[in-house]
Amino acid sequence: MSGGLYNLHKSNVDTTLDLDAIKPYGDTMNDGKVQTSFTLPVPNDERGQEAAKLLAKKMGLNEPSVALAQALDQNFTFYIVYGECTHTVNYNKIKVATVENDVMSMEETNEFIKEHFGRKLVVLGASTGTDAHTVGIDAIMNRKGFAGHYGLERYEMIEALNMGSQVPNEEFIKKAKELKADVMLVSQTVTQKDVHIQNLTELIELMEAENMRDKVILCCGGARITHELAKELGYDAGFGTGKFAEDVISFAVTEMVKRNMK
Ligand code: B12
Repeated sequence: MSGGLYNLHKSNVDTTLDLDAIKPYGDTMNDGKVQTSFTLPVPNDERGQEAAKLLAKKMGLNEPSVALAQALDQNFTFYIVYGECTHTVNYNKIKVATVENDVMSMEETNEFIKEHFGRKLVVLGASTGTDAHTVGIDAIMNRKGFAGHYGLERYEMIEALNMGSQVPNEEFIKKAKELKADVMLVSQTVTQKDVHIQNLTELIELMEAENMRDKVILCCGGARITHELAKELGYDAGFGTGKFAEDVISFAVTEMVKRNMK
């Protein structure tokens, strides 16, 4: 019985799926169903709801319906609007720059370091500039790690130091020199007014001025950081949501070997 249901569903998926023109999936293929949420600076009444629907139509949603309208204040209302997305994207044509090396486990990484370097590697991490968010860099560095992925402090062959948040680039560089860091990890969460770009660029400029840029592996990460952006800014790699200690350290040690760094 359940096999029959599965086949019915599968055939439905297989016959109508078009990877050249994908749409959101609600409960049937290509129905385009999405929900979006936003706040308008208007009171919570019928006129405001109509404004929310008109805006959703302009966003490309057919038959929008307001599922929630909630007053935040007298003149501000939060809306959740459902509708059918009219747009499609060509999935087959999408190319994304990603970090491409194999990801090793903690044990494999320790063995790799023993074999290729015969010493512990020093990894320095910080959330730099004015950024006060620590959870991202903690996820990568702290012993207990994040979501079942151990952080670098737990790795036998790594000396990890997490400097925390709001670390000025100058201090980060000073500490890296003092510890002779092999790998430097920067976390950036706030992207308002492109503050992350300014801050990440400043770090590169300072490191170049100190003639140390090519002596370390330099990676950045955060929810809005992509590998493509990181490369553009002069970093060796960038890591976003869903990436963990093993992703960045596998990249770093592999890259050190490729560059013959000892
Ligand atoms: C917790 C939080 C705070 C806490 C931070 C506490 C702390 N000790 O970190 C507090 C309350 C202090 C805070 C303050 C602010 N916050 Co805040 N905050 C958040 C929140 C709710 C969660 C962030 C988080 O911890 N995520 C969990 C971690 C694990 O995820 P992650 O950082 O993405 O990390 C993962 C990856 O990205 C990656 N990664 C991250 N860094 C690195 C680094 C490397 C090297 C590598 C390899 C990987 C990596 O690995 C991690 C695991 O997969 C988000 C909203 C949200 N739900 O995301 C807003 C959010 C990030 N905050 C935001 C804002 C605006 C602020 C404030 C400016 C608000 C204000 N006006 O005062 C201030 C910032 C002050 C400052 N000077 O920085 C905005 C940022 C918007 C933007 N694009 O710029 C968000 C998105 C909220 C929003 N929707 O508006 N915030």
